[in-house]
Amino acid sequence: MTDKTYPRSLRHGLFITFEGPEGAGKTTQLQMLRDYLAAGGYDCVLTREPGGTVVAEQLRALVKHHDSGEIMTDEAELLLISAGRAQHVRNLILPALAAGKIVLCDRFYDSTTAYQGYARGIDLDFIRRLNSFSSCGCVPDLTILLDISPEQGFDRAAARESTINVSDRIEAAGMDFHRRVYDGFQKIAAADPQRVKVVAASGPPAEINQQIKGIVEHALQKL
Ligand code: Z5A
Repeated sequence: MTDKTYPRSLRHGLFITFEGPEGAGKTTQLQMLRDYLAAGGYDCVLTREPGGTVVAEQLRALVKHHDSGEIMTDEAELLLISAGRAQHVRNLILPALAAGKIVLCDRFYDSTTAYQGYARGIDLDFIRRLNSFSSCGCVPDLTILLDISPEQGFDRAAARESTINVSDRIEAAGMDFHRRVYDGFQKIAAADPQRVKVVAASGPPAEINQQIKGIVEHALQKL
């Protein structure tokens, strides 16, 4: 990255989302990209879904760790995640984009399509309309899909989580569920190749980061 001017402000901001199976390396790569862009003078906001605002983080905790004994229905899970997105988009993402910032988001509505749609089996057309409603029609400019098998992603996440010991409903859904998630992401990428860029994620972090930087630089040049 050359020609540094501080701070760099983009006229309409840039909205980049990262997607992929559990343990794909999204958080790792998002932090590396944020550091790279910040070093180039860009004003970046790093956020995540579910979550991103106070209310949305409370809903995230309910979705991920609810353990009262009452079964959470798939429909309630979808609506809680969508409610969090309604807060997150309106209170954080859209204002940041309007201020010319680069918003880097760990998961967004493609995860809803993959997890609640393809994997849980909720009607995909309903999910498409709900995604549009909850996100206020806000579409990512670029989506990086980190491509790793569910098995390898799980091994990575398990190695990390052996030290954490907090139960997570969605992670615990079983390998068949996570294979449907994986297949769902592949279908999402195939249907929208302009927006969704697939990056192989089984190699070392620095190598993956190089590829991502190339894709993001290309997107920035087109602004
Ligand atoms: N969900 C949903 O169902 N519907 C929705 O609409 C949305 C989400 C938005 C969020 O969980 C859950 O919500 C998620 C989907 C659901 N559930 N599942 N499963 P989360 O935020 O807690 O977890 P996650 O999004 O699945 O991500 P993760 O497990 O935290 O993984 P990650 O961010 O992709 O990876 P990481 O943390 O960067 O790396 C994982 C480990 O691997 C870590 O120890 C790293 O040091 C290591 N790592 C990273 N990169 C590499 C490479 N390249 N090689 C080797 N090791 C690596």
